[in-house]
Amino acid sequence: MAPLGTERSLLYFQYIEMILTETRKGRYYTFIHYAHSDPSLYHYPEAMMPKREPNDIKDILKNPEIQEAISSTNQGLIKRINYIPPQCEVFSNRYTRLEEDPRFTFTPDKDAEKQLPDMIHNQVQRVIGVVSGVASGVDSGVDSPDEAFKKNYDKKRTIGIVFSGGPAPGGHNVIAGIFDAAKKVNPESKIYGFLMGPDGIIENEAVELTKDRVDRYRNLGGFTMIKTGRTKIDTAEKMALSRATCKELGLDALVVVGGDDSNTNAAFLAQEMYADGVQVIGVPKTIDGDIQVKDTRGHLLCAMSFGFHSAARAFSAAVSSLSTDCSSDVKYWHICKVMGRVASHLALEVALQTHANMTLIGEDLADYVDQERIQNAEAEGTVDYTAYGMTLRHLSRVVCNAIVKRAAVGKNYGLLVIPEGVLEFINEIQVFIIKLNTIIAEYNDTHDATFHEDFPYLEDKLEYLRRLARQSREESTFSIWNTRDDDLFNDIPAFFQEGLLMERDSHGNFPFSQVKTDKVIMGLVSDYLKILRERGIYKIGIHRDYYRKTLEKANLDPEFFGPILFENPQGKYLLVKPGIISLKTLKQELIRGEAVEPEDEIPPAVEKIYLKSVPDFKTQTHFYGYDGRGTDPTCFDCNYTYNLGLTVFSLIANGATGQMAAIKNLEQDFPEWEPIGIPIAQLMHIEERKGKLALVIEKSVVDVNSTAFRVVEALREKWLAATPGEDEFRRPGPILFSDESEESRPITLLLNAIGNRKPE
Ligand code: FBP
Repeated sequence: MAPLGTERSLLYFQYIEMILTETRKGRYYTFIHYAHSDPSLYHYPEAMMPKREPNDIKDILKNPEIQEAISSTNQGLIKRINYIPPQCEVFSNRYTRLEEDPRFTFTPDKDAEKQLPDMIHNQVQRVIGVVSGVASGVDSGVDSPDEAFKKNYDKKRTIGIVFSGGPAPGGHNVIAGIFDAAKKVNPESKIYGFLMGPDGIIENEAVELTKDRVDRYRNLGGFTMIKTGRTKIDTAEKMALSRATCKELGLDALVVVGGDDSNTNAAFLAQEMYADGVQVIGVPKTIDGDIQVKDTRGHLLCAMSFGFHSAARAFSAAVSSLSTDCSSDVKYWHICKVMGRVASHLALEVALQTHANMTLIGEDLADYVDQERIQNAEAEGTVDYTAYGMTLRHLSRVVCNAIVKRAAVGKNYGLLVIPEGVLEFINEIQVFIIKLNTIIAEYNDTHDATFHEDFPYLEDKLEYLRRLARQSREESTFSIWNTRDDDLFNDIPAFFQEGLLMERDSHGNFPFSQVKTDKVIMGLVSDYLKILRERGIYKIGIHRDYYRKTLEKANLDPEFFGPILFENPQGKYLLVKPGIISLKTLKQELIRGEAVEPEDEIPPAVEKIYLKSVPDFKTQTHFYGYDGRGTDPTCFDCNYTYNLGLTVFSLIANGATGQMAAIKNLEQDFPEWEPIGIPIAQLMHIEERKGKLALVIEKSVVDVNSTAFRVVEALREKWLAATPGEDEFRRPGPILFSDESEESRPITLLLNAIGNRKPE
């Protein structure tokens, strides 16, 4: 019989002790080795050996209740897969057509005009229902489609779909929408899914999507059905291969589901395959929420890319749980880095969903103006350009200030949200990123091997930079990297240097998700907190009742000791005087206040109060990114993406190309949603990528004048809750996939929509 209870524990401890002894003797690895090579040498105490019947587990696994418990499906999943998203009203028509909408205009970039001549004149197109007398039983004649239109619309089509870039919840529903619409119109149409992202187009790796396959993934997160990849189709060779694939498969249309860079690529593919008659349509995907489209006059055409709401909800659920934890055991600051590459949209939404104590918004830091510096410079008749934008040091001071304020009311814990791309908005770091982008790109262009192949280790990379700096000094010529850059760069910790020198992605983007942004900021924060503690500024406020009780219990008079110990003896939370920063200084203060004689000990109750006021700054860091990208879509994203899929088909069936499918009025209630096509070429501008200027779609960053941001800004102090009493945390709850349990759209969108309402 296997030993039970204490007997078993005793044997277990003996076993552990044996391993420790072996380890102490330096024989640990030998022991493991023997154990693998000769089981007889593996001294597992016999009584510890589990006694099992050999066939037990087979019978257990046959048990229907066990089978149900461990099945990979469950009721929630079945319900989710079976959910049928509502369709925008226009899709209830048998036919749709496109109508150019002249109300929306853009100012096209000169380079886009040159490089995308057949796409640049595209306009915003609205998807309109066409009343079919025959099909709908409505009076024929009114806008009734003619035979040629019907024939063209209904023809058998071959459509290829590719996911490009990071996953975003809802992608499967885009496929489902296209699949359902295409098959409804013509069951013989074929839909291909390119495998592993754009590589699937280049290498002609595609599968025909069947109903069965599509049905398995309805309303589910991830891009599991066909996978994704980050390759950019950016060379003549890759373009030619992609074109060949489209010809081989006989594609009528290619759908690129991706972020700003992938939609940029879609426009170039549309131009490339224009003469072949292959239409290319983009779909705005990215959890980052940085594809938001307004026309020149500020009309909102696409309020948000898909996946944003689901990821933000997933992050918020986790962050909210930490708010419960930290306000329960009151000992940690939870530092939550949330994804979003550059823009802080996700962090802003998490702030609105959770009311975290502090949320950094990159765009807000870049907007910061140091008035004091400006005034000082003005007084001296100069201009201080460093007064614009926040430095890393200043940012750490702002965070410290918040931590100190909360500690003063007894809350030496809290929740800080940091957007992963926040450093992009800190001038000094941005300068390094741009300079290093250029250096790496130049190196790659002029050498056979890449910068990262030639300099695999940090020390090699630093040596190369040092060489550049030396060269610039010796030759006294302009160089992008001078000795000042090198000195400043050598001042930052190695892990951060490594982060800044990381390989850029195929689109030339800096890999923010790989940089320990939180470590950079929190390193400075804890260093400065130490200084503040030594200066007696960072202290934990002691609740007045606790102080009184502790002293009275020791027969000491709280009224007498109060003014000696505290700077605010009448406050609710008592702050030990700044001058008291050790037991020694405490004793001096007690002597000065005639509470003790020099030869006396500090009364234990007083010592206890002092020690309680000394803060220990403890953090737990968390990264929310990949988990949110892989979450199942919210109801909002399920509905949004399915309708995007339907929109894509309408654009294809009506001959559009170089357009991005979108839903106008996404920020409004569902009945207001309007499917449209947005001309991608008109959204482009010139940007630095891989050290060169390139045409790309402009990323949208947080607008600091938006209602959503201004609400967060206005509630900053309230949510910091550096006041006696409870915190202001909000619990958004998990993604339950029901519109009753979730808000119907991101709070950011809701607030901005309210803010943009025209006065009645
Ligand atoms: P997309 O722009 O491709 O949608 O990806 C966004 C993102 O999730 C960012 O938030 C993050 O910085 C990045 O991808 C991470 O990339 P990787 O998958 O290469 O780690």
